[in-house]
Amino acid sequence: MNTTLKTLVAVAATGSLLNAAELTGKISVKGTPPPAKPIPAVKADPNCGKSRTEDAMTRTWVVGAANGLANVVVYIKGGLEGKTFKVSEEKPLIDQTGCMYEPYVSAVQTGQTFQVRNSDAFMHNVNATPKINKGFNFAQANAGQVNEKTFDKAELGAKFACNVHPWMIAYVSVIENPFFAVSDKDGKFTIKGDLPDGKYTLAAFHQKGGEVTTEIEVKGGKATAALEIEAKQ
Ligand SMILES: [Cu+2]
Repeated sequence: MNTTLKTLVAVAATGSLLNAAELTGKISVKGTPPPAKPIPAVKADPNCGKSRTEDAMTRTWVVGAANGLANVVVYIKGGLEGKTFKVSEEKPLIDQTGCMYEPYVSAVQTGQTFQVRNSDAFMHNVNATPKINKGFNFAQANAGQVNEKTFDKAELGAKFACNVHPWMIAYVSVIENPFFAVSDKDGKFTIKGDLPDGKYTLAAFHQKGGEVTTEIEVKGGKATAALEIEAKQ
């Protein structure tokens, strides 16, 4: 093996080790949250109603199989103090489609570029009112328009709203490290990345239910966690 090839092999091996950690788990809801409610204004709107045969539903509490709770931001909250991480070049998308924000809940890293798109053939405006970061408000008049933004500071649940369609709401959390995920429809989550073995505090944040934490230990690149968030009216 020549020197160049040896170096390439060494780099490839290191790369795979660096991406070894995988944290998995489930977020459950404790108690009975209020059920989702229809939002009749969406179907009734002359523009928004065109693409819709059924009512849009509220997404405050989305509960799936075995009390699994969706739309929970799960992230490493403690154990990484003083460390800095490369910002992902991936650009998460917050889409406006059928007069709803998709996804309803998302997360980005501090300094990570994300995209906001209008997929509808009429105007929306994007009014972001974070409490710690700098807000913005711009119109997207046409289908396909994309604007790119970043937030510099950690913040949970920054609110996005469209003032043309008052039910259009989304929440974006900004996490200081790349180790985060949003729970799926059954409350499951997977966080992958270059996380060294060790002890960490894992947090789960729900827009209405608040935040809970647990201590985890990553061993051999693996850890699992189960957290419960209490239902609130
Ligand atoms: Cu709108």
